[in-house]
Amino acid sequence: MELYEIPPSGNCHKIRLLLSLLQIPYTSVQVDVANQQQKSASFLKMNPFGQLPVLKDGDTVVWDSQAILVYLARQYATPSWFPQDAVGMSRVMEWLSTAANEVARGPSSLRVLHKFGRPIAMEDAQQATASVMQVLETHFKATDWLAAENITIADIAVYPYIALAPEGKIDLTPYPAVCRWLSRIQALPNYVGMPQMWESKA
Ligand SMILES: N[C@@H](CCC(=O)N[C@@H](CS)C(=O)NCC(=O)O)C(=O)O
Repeated sequence: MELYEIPPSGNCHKIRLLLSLLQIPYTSVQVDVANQQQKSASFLKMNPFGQLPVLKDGDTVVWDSQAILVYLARQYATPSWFPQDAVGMSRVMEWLSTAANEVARGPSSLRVLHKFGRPIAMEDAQQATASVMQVLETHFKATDWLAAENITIADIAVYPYIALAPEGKIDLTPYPAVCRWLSRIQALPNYVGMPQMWESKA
């Protein structure tokens, strides 16, 4: 199995994290984004959007971090990671969509501005961040995990850009229930992190 990725990407981290938690061996293929390798003809055959991550498992190629989490969970994990009943599956999908929408437009976007200095839609990013952080805080005051009684791929999809929020100059202090959830993930066996991720000071 090959993961096409770049180190600073939270979307790529989602896949590294799930592969590690599931103890699935893989080869990391570092893509040369400085030279736009992700837009080359051969890469566009794998992902027509020319983005990372991409997973290649034998003859199967999957692009988009949420789709890759679904693939890995269905192919290699117990059903607890991605329930198969209608309600359980839709609960996970709610948060996979949140990862691709509010989290991407909010905390991920603010990190693009403050870490990489690229322009963003500032007002939208601030509004999306305030909204998603409040929703998460309310959620985690009541329950430990996002979509079920146990960890699922929903938690993995939302985790990186919340843990990386301080790089986007988002203070996580007002969100103690969210911080407890970050700590729960960081305490899992075979957890792997990324530089600059939030860490408990306790
Ligand atoms: N929805 C996609 C977004 C992927 C994405 O934005 N990837 C970034 C890295 S985090 C990328 O490939 N950037 C380089 C480019 O767009 O050319 C996913 O979740 O995988």
